[in-house]
Amino acid sequence: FQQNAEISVFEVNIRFVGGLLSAYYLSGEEVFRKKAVELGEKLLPAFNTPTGIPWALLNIKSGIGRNWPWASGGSSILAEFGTLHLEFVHLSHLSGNPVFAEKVMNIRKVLNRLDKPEGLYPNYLNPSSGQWGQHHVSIGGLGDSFYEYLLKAWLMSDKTDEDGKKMYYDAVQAIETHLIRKSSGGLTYIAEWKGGLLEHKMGHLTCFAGGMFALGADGAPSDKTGHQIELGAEIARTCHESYDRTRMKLGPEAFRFDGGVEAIATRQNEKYYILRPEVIETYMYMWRLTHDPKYRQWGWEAVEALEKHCRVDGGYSGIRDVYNNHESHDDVQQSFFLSETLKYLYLLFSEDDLLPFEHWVFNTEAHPLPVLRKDDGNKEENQK
Ligand code: DMJ
Repeated sequence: FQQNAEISVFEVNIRFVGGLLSAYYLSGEEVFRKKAVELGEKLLPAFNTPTGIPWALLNIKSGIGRNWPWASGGSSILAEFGTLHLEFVHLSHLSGNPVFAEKVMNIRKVLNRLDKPEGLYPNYLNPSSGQWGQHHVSIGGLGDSFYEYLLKAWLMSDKTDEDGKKMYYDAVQAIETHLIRKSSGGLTYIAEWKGGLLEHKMGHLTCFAGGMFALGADGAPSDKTGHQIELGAEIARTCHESYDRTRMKLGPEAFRFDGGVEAIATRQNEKYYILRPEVIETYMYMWRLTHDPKYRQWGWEAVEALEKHCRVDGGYSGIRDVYNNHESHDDVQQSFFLSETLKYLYLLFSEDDLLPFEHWVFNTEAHPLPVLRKDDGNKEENQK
């Protein structure tokens, strides 16, 4: 933690803080609690901006932060500063220090004060001016886990975080109105929005939203519960099609619904698969919430494809073109393959009482965190 190195605040939070917190809750070993809090403290200087919206990058020795040079006018990224909430609430809970929770509650406050175009959240927010950057909206890359954490913050609070709940369902309403479309072949997809214009493209990352909609069905306004499950099922079907329409039965990084194609990647630089979990994640949620056997079948198809095309001597590798007859391996096993892809597959074929949803939420890297009960302090209850 003393290295003179620049790190991504988001990645360190979801992978390392989240991983340490889970390790603590699952093992009860004090060392994990201590290291999670120490690492959380190292991230705090990232919040030293005029608005308290954190920098994307931080030198953990000097505490100097900055943003990605490519991000619209010096902006911070919605999916990065919006994906700290679950871990930071737990850090306050475990350390007794309110500072972590205060930092993420302030992010909410800044967002709530801002006007949102058509009720949508742009991917870019300038931490100095507190104004939106480019009006690009995505439920995939740059936006995705912000929405996920609104819902999960409410679930993790034992359904007491009314603010998180309202922000989530309001956002879903705007997404449904402005981003969700049906192709002529009957596939429901989530498009990207650029200043009011739709790009009819869906990223592999966006496929997590099927599971999110289904997980959120319970708390949706009463006339919308069935509809949210149905929406989750439709997104799952579309994402399964994106796998099924490839040679290797593994999905591309992004697929399009224009120029006469549906659920197919048309650009060479969108045809790769890097062992991402989102489609399997959605199968797992849909299975737990509906018990429709097709989700296990689809999961098994993915297992077979992974074994056939990604298995290599040293582990598993990404693939450069899923439409090709022959595998060209990229020689990388991303860490989310173990923490998410394989974990969600394991859960898909396990009983529902393994890490049950009433007691656990998964952070965006699939590290389980316990629901914090209203009556608090009741660790036995939290760790069931
Ligand atoms: C993971 O790091 C997380 O799921 C994140 O929210 C999005 N992308 C990767 C996996 O694809």
